[in-house]
Amino acid sequence: MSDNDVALKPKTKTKPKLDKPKLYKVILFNDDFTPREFVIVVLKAVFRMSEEAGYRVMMTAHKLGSCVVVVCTKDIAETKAKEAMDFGKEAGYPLMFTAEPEE
Ligand code: TYC
Repeated sequence: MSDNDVALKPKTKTKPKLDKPKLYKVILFNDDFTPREFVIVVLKAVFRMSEEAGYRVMMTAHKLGSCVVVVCTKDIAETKAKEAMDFGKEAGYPLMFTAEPEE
């Protein structure tokens, strides 16, 4: 071995394997009372959606009964679902969001 050679040692340290955090879906549910435009306003304010994305999510919930809004960590999902429901409550609408673990 010359002075310039580098002795390559096999890596002995292994990174500890961290469990992936479980992901949660925020789900929007249809109701008969909340105005469509109000649902879009909430989706834009709480989930930072564009008008177009908000319209699509709102219409999907309107037609099918529910729609996944976002998938994220438990903390964020629960906070956003509550924030969005509070907007509805404040305005007197029964707007419903839940945070549910992904299978
Ligand atoms: N169904 C409501 C209406 O016709 C609109 C609406 C859409 C409400 C989606 C909630 O998650 C919802 N005014």
